[in-house]
Amino acid sequence: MRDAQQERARIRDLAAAHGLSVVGVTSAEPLLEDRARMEVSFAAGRMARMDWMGGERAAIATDPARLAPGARSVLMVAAPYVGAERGRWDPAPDALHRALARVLAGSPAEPTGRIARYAVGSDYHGVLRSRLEALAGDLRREGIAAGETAYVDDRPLAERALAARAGLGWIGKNTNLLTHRSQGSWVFLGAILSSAELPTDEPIRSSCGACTRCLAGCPTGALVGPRTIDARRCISYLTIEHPGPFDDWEADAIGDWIFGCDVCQEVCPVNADADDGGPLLVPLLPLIDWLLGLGGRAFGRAVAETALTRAGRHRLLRNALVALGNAGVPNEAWPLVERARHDPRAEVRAAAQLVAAKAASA
Ligand code: B12
Ligand code: SF4
Ligand code: SF4
Repeated sequence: MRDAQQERARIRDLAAAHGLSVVGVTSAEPLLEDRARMEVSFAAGRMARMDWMGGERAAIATDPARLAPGARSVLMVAAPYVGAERGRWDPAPDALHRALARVLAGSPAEPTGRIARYAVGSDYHGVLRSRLEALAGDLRREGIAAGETAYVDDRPLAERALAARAGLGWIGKNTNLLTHRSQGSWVFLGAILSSAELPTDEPIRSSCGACTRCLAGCPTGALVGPRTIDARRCISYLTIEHPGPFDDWEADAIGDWIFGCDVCQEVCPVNADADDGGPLLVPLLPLIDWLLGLGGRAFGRAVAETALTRAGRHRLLRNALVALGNAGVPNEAWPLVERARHDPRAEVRAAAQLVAAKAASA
């Protein structure tokens, strides 16, 4: 029989063997305050058109036993996604460079669009989940109960709130979980549920203090208060989740971001020491040319290993056209805009119209 100290050390060793060094455990007790906050946020419209965030989601996400009956503990991990640390758990940290190799080598190199850091490697949903499921297998072999399903972003589980309660970090005013490690908030979160009463970790006491850099730095005012986001204004939501055409405000808002947004983490002092290669800069004209020539399925195959699958060809093309309009369309790019006006997807045609209208009114 192992004591709590030994069990905690064993869990950490096994996680480290999978390249996961930021680990904590919390109980599966419901998170009643977070449930209420999530319900208020959805009811107030702050989850935009993410209808999947409504209904029973908050009740389920904040009560792990509703996902896995009998769950008594939650093992949370934070997996860094910037710098060399990503390679410890991601077998293809350059997956996006490889998928876009043709576009990245294309000409002209300017203007560029930005892709958020988290999307540069493998699609973390599958890769990190597989890592965690392999870890769960190791835990079971050691006699430590661990569910077969791991949770990484794509199931209803309040990952940030659980990670904070498991002592991995604190929830910053930008709503992200900030760790004390050099990777700061540049981490994915993942979970394994256990039917055992594992030794739990204490939440850490840190907070953002008087800092408000993210609230001031968000280019669209999406952080409407400390720890409160209005996704309708968030570039990450607009470029990845928002369906259909953009209105004028949304088109201006995305600036040069074409997938995700990192600004509220870039300005965060907690991230100052991270090994951070920055967002991926993608030349827009070669990207638009490539996307116009592809069908949705061919795009899906080309980026299958990456998180870009979430946006699909139509949203990425919409975003790239709008970013081109925001940068100012060079003369040689008008034939691309003209082709986009005849694209089969309505949001792409609408983006081309917006670009033309913006240029005409400039
Ligand atoms: C929906 C969603 C989004 C939405 C909404 C974001 C949001 N802040 O809620 C959009 C599309 C905008 C989004 C964007 C991003 N996302 Co996202 N997203 C999710 C998802 C699927 C659900 C989050 C959710 O439930 N939101 C609803 C809010 C209300 O609940 P909550 O976030 O759980 O909890 C909040 C409240 O409890 C509140 N809170 C806590 N205590 C207190 C106290 C007070 C007084 C108050 C007022 C509030 C408060 O703060 C918490 C944090 O927001 C999670 C995965 C998951 N299953 O949890 C990933 C997740 C949160 N996203 C993630 C990432 C990486 C991002 C982006 C960085 C991607 C990018 N670069 O573009 C951006 C960051 C934008 C931002 N500032 O949040 C990571 C975050 C990792 C981390 N370090 O925190 C997660 C955990 C995915 C993962 N498994 O790694 N995302
Ligand atoms: S991801 Fe970008 S738009 Fe969204 S809250 Fe952060 S800085 Fe604002
Ligand atoms: S920028 Fe400042 S206020 Fe915002 S999350 Fe980072 S430390 Fe907290």
